Amino acid sequence: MSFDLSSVNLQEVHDWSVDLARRAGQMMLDGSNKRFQNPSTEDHKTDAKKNAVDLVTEVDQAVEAFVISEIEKRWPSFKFIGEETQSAGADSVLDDHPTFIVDPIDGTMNFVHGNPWCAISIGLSINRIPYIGIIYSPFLNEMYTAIRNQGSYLHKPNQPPLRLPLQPPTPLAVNTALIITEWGADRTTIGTSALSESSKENFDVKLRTYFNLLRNSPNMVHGMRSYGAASLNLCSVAAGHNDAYWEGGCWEWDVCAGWVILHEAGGFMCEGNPPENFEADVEGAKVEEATLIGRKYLAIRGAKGGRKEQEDLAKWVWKSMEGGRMTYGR
Ligand code: LIP
Repeated sequence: MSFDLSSVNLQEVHDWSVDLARRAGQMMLDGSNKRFQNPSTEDHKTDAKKNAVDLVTEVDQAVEAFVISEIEKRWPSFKFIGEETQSAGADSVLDDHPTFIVDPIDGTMNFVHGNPWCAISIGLSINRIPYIGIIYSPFLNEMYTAIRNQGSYLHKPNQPPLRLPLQPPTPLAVNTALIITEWGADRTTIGTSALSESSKENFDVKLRTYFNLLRNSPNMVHGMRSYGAASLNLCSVAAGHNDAYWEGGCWEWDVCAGWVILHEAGGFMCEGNPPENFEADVEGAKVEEATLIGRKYLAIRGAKGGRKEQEDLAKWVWKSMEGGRMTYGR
């Protein structure tokens, strides 16, 4: 049975989460300063999780522990799913209950390098739908916020909040598209023949798709960008700075908050993989909304031509996969 939404004061949770994000952001700033002012590894650890490019620092863990303790104090009946808690072995499963879905530092690789494109991402899911999104990058001093059905905003110091998108939606087309993609941590490949042979490795499926979207053709995209943090990537699509963001392999904590920010800016989060039998009936294929825990996402900005233009771009990305599918377990 679905959860009774009316029992949750969304504005109250939103305002509380904004304050929490600011306090966690200060921990990121302090943690980064300490790491760079005193680079000796004794105090600062950068551990590899799945592999050498899937990193966690003591700051990620400290911020998540802080967030959990604050949530337990203020919202003891709400559930929690967080990147570091899950990586440490918790196997929380998303259900209809109000659940905070948190990435303490999204863009940890950027954080380790002192690259400012990283943020705390705080999402609230109810009935497995993102209802609140707070994404704060203390280094960029930008906060993105949204409550479902109440719009999404960019907050910068000393100015009123800016409603998203930041410019009226323009027409959306493949041959003028700027698309964000990420290489991610899963780099298994069959090697240089990945473009010619139909390897099922996720990395190879991505490589072929990037190649097909970029290569010289009447429909080559304007360009691709990789910034390194799913949450801020979604905000930049919501703002209208980029037209789409395609990634497989990230998790619900990377996308929950950004999803509602995108949705409230007229954007659409669809599946990162085409539906079954897509290649047999491209025209008739349905472009469905993605699932929060699906780990394969294609975010598309609001378009002047509405859902039709969004779906056409989605189908072009899917066509560029040449029958490949990304496969990510839980
Ligand atoms: C990152 C995501 C990014 C993905 C990286 C990593 P993290 O999250 O934001 O989109 O490409 O592999 O998963 O680990 O920095 O929180």
